[in-house]
Amino acid sequence: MLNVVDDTVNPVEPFLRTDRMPHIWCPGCGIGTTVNSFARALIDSKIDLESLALVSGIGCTGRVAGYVKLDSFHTTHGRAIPFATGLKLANPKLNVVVYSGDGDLSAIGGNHLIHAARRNIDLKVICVNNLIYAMTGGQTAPTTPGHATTSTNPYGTFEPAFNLPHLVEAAGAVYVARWTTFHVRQLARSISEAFQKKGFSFIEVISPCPTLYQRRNKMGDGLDTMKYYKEKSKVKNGAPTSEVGLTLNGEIAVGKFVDRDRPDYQSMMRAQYVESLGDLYVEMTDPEEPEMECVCG
Ligand SMILES: Cc1ncc(C[n+]2csc(CCOP(=O)(O)OP(=O)(O)O)c2C)c(N)n1
Ligand code: SF4
Ligand SMILES: [Mg+2]
Repeated sequence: MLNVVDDTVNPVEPFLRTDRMPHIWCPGCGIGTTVNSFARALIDSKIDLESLALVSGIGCTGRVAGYVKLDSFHTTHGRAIPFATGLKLANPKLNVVVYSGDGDLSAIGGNHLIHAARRNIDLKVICVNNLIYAMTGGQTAPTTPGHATTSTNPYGTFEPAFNLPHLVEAAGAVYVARWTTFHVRQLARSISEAFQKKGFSFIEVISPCPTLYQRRNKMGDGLDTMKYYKEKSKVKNGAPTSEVGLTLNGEIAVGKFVDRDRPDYQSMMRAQYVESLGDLYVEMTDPEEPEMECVCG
């Protein structure tokens, strides 16, 4: 376990690969702020770091995997959830966190997102939503609000955007929350709560990309965006997710929207096999105990 009680160092520093600093994120970017909340949630929830794995896809947010001093995997674009699913199935004792961008999770990875929620795979998904594909130059994403200006819609977007909390709730997620990078404590608390849940948990963090989204939409720098989040956010715990869609300049509903229980994928699988196979069903052994016999001939 890491020593996190030395008060001569910043409490989140032991969670970072400081040898990789300076990081690539621009001044005012919100991604680092989300990492701070994540590290504080790890401290607060006293989670065993030996049984934690973090998986990201590709994008500015995806770079988180390279900066955290954890078992972390920087996978391919849109494939963080299937990779994480494999980890969880192979070692059910792991706490598996998916940490990725809105584009990675809801565009190219959109199918994986809805099916992991439908199956209720026990994953904690942290989606940093900066409303665009940042790393590749600020293109329109499925999350970009109508009328926003992006590199691919210089005259404004006109496609309806995904309301991610509504999407994942409809697909079956058991825990759904949204905060902004202004809400650092609430975000840390939600991440800690998600660690207590068994099943598919989804936390959306609205986060500034001052270099691309904020600049093109004349929303100022990182600090201006914090003021904007403070002014526009309204805590609406338990709000119907159908009502929390985002607009270009409108209210940002934040809070815990969904907290419910239903059997997760592995519990359903076990129940089904016990029902069908009875005593013939043999629970998979711990992958660290090499006593599984090969039955494949
Ligand atoms: C298969 C594949 N398609 C496209 C890309 C190019 N690509 C890299 S990151 C990215 C979008 C990232 O957007 P998002 O997930 O929102 O992350 P952000 O950079 O905004 O944090 C794209 C399209 C890629 N790397 N691989
Ligand atoms: S391009 Fe945007 S999202 Fe990427 S590091 Fe810079 S500010 Fe952050
Ligand atoms: Mg993005």
